[in-house]
Amino acid sequence: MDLTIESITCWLVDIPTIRPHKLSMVTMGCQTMAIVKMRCAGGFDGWGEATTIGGLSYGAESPESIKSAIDTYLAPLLVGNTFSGPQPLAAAMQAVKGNNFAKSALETAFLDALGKALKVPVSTLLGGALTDTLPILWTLASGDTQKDIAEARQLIEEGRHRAFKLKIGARSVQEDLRHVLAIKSALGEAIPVHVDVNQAWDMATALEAIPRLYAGGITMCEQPVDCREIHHLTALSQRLSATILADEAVTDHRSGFALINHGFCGAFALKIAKAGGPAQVLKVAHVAQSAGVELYGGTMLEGTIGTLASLHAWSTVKLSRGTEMFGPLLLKDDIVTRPLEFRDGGVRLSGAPGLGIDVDEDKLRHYARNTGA
Ligand code: MUC
Ligand code: MG
Repeated sequence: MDLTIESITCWLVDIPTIRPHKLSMVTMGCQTMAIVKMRCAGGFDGWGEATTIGGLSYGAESPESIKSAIDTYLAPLLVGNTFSGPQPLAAAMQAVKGNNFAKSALETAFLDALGKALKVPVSTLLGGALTDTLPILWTLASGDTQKDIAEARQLIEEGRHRAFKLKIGARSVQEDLRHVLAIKSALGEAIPVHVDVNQAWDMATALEAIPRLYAGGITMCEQPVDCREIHHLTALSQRLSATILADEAVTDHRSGFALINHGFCGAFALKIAKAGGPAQVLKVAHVAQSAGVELYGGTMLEGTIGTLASLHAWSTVKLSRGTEMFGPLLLKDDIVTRPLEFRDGGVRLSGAPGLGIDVDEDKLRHYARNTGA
């Protein structure tokens, strides 16, 4: 099959969120998606997406740097070439150091085009789906305890979600504990709730707060300390009863291996963007599985394209800690013609070729920044 890459176009697409989304490091009112269209010979178009959170608040790549890395360095490496699968594509992209978020958008677009050409879903290209249905939790992050409780109750009643994550770390520990424990006690034992601190605490604070959260029924705590402090993250995972979920600290399979080698015994939040794409993230999953480390399907608050790319990858591995692929629901609008249906606490993959999406290109252009693309 001649799947020569003929052109790559990247847009920055800004879509407002349905409410302010408050994290320890930033409050989001809008999400910026770097959307990639990869045109391949034979008329096959692949779509990819990379998002981050709050510009440079989450990691070292911003939407603008993602677009610049793609337009200036990665697209010229790929256009005119033919790749038999995601691994040779990734090998070619190794000529550019780092920039995994940008590479993830390109790997996604390539897999979408390849899937369409071969008439198989992306999950088949990644090894085959073990399931077509994945559980999806929702993040409560309005910043207001009563609003969060009301939001959770409504979503439980609608049957949309049965588990929640809370973003904390921006306020004092006392305030955070009051907020989290009030929500957990209002929702009851049957509804799992975990917290994400996004690196905001030091070791002493983590040692004080996590056992108190655990006593109140919060059994998992995500990235409590700085991602560079892998000795602290490891010690917390070994000493505390709560599961420590590594997010910012585990990017690709090498950082995953380093953390495990250090003695980390919590769980990993996988994200396609951190690893460099839906095929690359499975290397992290396999390293973790070999070491008995549990897995969680994480989001960079992607729109539908990035969310589906992640779901295809997650469907091929056992995620004992569930997933949080709710990104499209946080956005006021969507650029695909048939949005995902979130119900019964999860989402179903359709089995359509590629990612299984059609992009509304008028809408894409409506929301795209005028960057000359
Ligand atoms: C993060 O750090 O996990 C995932 C869900 C959410 O609300 O924020 C993201 C980022
Ligand atoms: Mg996180």
